[in-house]
Amino acid sequence: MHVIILGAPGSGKGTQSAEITKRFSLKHLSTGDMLRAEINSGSELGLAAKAVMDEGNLVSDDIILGMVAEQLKNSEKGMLFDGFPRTIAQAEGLDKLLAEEKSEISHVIELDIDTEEIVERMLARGRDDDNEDTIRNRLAVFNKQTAPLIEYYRSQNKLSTVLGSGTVEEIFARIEKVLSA
Ligand code: B4P
Repeated sequence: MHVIILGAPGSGKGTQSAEITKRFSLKHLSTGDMLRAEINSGSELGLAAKAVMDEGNLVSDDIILGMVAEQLKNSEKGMLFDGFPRTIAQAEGLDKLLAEEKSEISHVIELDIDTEEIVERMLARGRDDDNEDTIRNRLAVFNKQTAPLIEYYRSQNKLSTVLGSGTVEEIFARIEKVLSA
């Protein structure tokens, strides 16, 4: 089983991923975490990615797909893709990578949550890219570049929309119901 968790920045993808991977024994692949690891290592890629992320923009599809392909090579487990894909080009690239393994995405969980609740959550988190201007840009980028994925996966009958507000436990119970069905 390969699962994607899709949602606006700060919608709780990373938070729910921790619960989902435990319950369903999936391998967690977070492109955000991978990019932050590159930044912390001081690599050239990390340096370039930091400038893009601090503005709230998306890192290039080629870089992201290259990082993901590398991870898929070494994995025999079902995957939970967190924060990836974020563009139609990334979704098509992922479909191709999985097809090479005679595999495909089984479920896409969309976390649906009100914009103002998102802004509040991210300001409280206070990561380097969590200031109000960057957050507003990340939301605009999401609406323009990532939201079209909702239709992409709905047309493949893979999309389930889950209410993303409430406690972490309440939201996870909704996701668990979908993935156990
Ligand atoms: P990501 O690391 O993917 O992070 P995110 O979208 O900001 O957050 P997430 O939805 O995981 O929210 P979280 O659980 O942390 O992206 C960061 C940046 O990396 C992007 O802007 C982009 O530049 C770059 N990037 C990453 N992937 C990319 C890709 N594929 N292509 C191009 N660029 C890419 O939750 C947020 C906060 O809310 C936390 O503080 C959490 O504790 C809190 N919270 C969670 N659930 C809650 C709840 N139920 N109630 C109250 N608070 C809650």
